[in-house]
Amino acid sequence: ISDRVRNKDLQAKIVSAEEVAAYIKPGMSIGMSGFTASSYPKAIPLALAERMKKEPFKIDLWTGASTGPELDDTLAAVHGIAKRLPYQTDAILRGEINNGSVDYLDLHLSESAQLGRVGYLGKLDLAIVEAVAITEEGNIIPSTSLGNAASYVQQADIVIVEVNTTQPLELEGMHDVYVPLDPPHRLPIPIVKADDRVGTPFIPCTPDKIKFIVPCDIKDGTRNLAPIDENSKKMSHFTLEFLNAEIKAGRMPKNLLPLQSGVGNVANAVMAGFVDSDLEDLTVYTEVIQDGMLDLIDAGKLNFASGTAFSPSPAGMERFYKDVAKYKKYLLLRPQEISNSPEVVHRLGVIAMNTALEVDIYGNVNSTHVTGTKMMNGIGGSGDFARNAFLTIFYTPSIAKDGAISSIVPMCSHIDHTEHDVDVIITEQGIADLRGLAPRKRALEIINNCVHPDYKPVLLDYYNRAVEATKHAHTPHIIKEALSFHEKFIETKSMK
Ligand code: 0RQ
Repeated sequence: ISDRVRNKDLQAKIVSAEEVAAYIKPGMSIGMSGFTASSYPKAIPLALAERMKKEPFKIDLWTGASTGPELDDTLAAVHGIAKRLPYQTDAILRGEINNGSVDYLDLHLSESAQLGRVGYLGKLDLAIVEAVAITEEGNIIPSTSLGNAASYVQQADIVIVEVNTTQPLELEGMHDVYVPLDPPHRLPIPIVKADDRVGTPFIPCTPDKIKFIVPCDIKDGTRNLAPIDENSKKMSHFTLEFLNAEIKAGRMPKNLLPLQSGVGNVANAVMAGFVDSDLEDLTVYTEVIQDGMLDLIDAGKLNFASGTAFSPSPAGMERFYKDVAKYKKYLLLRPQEISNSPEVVHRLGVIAMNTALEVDIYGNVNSTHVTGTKMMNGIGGSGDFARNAFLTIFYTPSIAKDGAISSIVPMCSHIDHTEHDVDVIITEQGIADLRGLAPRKRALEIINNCVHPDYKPVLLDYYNRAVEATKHAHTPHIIKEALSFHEKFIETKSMK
């Protein structure tokens, strides 16, 4: 890796992952790079897990968001995590969170770096970040994501760099690193267009701060996307119908406003719908850049995409690596504090498109808690975008688990996004446009357009009785019955 560690003195700090694993002390708080299965340290956590198997201990783990199997999965499997923040999607870790073994801080992704810097999360002992290279000055060239890496490097006294030789050097120049000052010194973030560059193309660091450098040749653990199903295709179709009507009504320009799209199968299907549409000159201001963005570039429909992580499928990664020079012109990675910045999202007028676990008849959204108690993944960036976007759309198939669950319920069992943040709900049944509607009208719009036929009569009956019982109150509910769908599911494994 000597061509990637450009400072001769720093080359003397190259050690094995096992040496770093031995250096880590039980109870340390460690901030790692990584956002989705992109750009997370791999060799060091694998070596750390080996040590933990022989000598059980735990660390607190801070990242950007979810990570790949060599980090969350491996450390959770050896019970090596005491506290975890700010987002995760790993099945083993989810189990540890829901059986009381791991304290999980489910944070807005835009806020997590600041919470760390100002000290609410305690002292950060170490920063461990993946890089494609380290410059002569000690600056770190990140790889496929930025996440919170720049802030963790700034905050920790000791930095360890995992130089990943599978990541192409051409990634250099794809990043724009801007870490805001904290209040009361904060200035406006000077981004007015998705492609504005306002920072440095590297994570600022100095040679003396870098304690160890570890070579790594393990690729990002990206995952395949599921084939697009019929329901997702319908939701994608409804989205285009809705946005085209907005253009026709003069509420949006012909090339729309910058798009934000969540992760997962529905989000992927929605982006695929844009590829087949007549829309052109699109821009994206989002968190995660997936295969759909490459498709848009290839179709000549995308002007620019800004995000914090490049997170394609393995095939998408191959496509990108084959022609980095071409795709680089269209893509930029920023710290998640900036990709998800409420200030910038609001200024650009982003169209936010995220997926819900469940929504209620008034438009409140639960993105995180199954039956109000078990953590699924976390709020991620959905709240950063939902609250501040120009237009906020939430998607959910109308039913889950083969119809045993109605995704639309009388009252959400947990609320991440309140009715005040939600403009539009789309299911495979149709579109509920909630803008300008008071709660009682919102309920009828959702029940009539989005609910599965199996559950429509019972939800309509609940609503009508709630209106009667409360004598037409502002938001009618029968409190004793409001969570009856969930209660029934817990008792009988079905809401029917
Ligand atoms: O489980 O596959 O075992 O059947 O939840 O559901 O429909 O495949 O949807 O993969 O898009 O995930 C909200 C979890 C949706 C995700 C959530 C079950 C369902 C299935 C997954 P099975 P789908 P998705 C920016 C945006 C929060 C973070 C966010 C998420 C599984 O989108 O984590 O938005 N969002 N970030 O069967 C019980 C219900 C259910 C249910 C579905 N009501 N009750 N289980 N399921 N509805 C990106 C980042 O922040 C990085």
